[in-house]
Amino acid sequence: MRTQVGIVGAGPAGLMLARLLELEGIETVIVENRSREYCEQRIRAGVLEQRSVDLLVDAGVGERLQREGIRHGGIHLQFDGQRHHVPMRELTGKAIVIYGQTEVVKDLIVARLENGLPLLFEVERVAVDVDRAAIGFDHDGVRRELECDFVAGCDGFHGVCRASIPAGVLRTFEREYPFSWLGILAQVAPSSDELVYAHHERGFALLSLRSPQLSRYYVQVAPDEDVAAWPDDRIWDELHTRTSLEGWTLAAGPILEKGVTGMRSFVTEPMQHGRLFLAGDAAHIVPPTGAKGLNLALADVRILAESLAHHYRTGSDELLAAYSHECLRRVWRAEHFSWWMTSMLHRLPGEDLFDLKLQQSQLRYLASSEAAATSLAENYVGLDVV
Ligand code: RFL
Ligand code: PHB
Repeated sequence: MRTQVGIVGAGPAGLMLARLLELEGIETVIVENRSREYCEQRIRAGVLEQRSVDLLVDAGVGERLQREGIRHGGIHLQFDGQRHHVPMRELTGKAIVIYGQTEVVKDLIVARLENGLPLLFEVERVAVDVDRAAIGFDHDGVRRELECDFVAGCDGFHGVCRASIPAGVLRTFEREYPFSWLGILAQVAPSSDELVYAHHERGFALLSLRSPQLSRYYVQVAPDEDVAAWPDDRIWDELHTRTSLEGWTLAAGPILEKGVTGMRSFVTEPMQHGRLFLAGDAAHIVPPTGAKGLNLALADVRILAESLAHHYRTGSDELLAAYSHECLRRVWRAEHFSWWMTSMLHRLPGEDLFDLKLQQSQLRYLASSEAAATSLAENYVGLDVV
């Protein structure tokens, strides 16, 4: 088998890269080790920056997103028992759109399969030969090899592409946080008109949503927390306590899904080696507090698609050589923002009153200074220039 660009992973990065290359007339094959159902059901991100929305719409896969996505012009910060609105649209002229990653993935898979383009699910024993730009895998019990001009490693944090780069080439930068998020999807209309990021003495809580009928809520828990220790009542009690506000109540409903997510910051440099290019979570991870992971994955593949198209149009590798540098500017801005939001909003095990006072002061500053609020807002909605 031969193709121009072999793509490992059918998450948002791999699927979107394939779509952008399709529009440039460049051939791709995607190999994915999970089933289609698994990829479509895996609940993750929900916040799209305007530039991510524009990318999806311009690529012709934004029709349902434009119909069903829910535009939000601000967020609430809650601390000391009060809620403060950060009017992001007023401050920056931009908004965010709530549309589940599950839906982005479904739309991209449908578009690809409708056009009859190769997307192989449930492949096994994927191995990348970096020097030859070849991908080996088992499909339907048969060992195959896909020879490529280029390989795109879009296989997430635990994928095989990053690990296939020879030792000594990559530098990694990492921070683990001493807490996790317990996330739920609940069948109940969201109680708040905007997302609520709540700082509370019992720990962080976040109120988000997926649709007018589905709420997505999170509470900070211990890093190794067992979901079994969290029956529904305990989750609702904790959410009520951490987001309580006079004259407002959080509506509860049946919990459809729950899971624990670890928190990590991670960057690998460079994001390329030879003819292998890493994109999205395969190259970098942010803690979810800033809602940046999916947006960064889309930003990477936009640059990669442009660089590959330039190569095929002109024969020049100039843009491909600059890919990593170009991406890492945005990546590090998002790393800082996500780390900052995370550090400001969570209770840290072993923290003393000094840490707490700093968090409270920073939150009061954001609630009282337009300059401070604008800084948060422009990072949250996504910067054009980084
Ligand atoms: P993905 O989505 O992990 O996709 C990688 C794909 O590669 C496949 N794969 C392999 N395929 C073949 N061979 C192998 N050996 C393979 N190994 C793995 C996997 O099965 C998978 O299909 O990475 P990608 O495409 O880079 O996308 C990144 C995003 O998924 C991620 O950054 C976001 O979900 C992060 N994130 C959020 N990002 C936002 O922008 N806004 C948010 O509001 C937001 N909230 C979140 C989040 C992530 C969360 N979790 C669970 C980590 C909330 C949560 C709770
Ligand atoms: C979500 O809706 O899943 C979500 C929203 C905002 C975040 C993280 C996750 O910061």
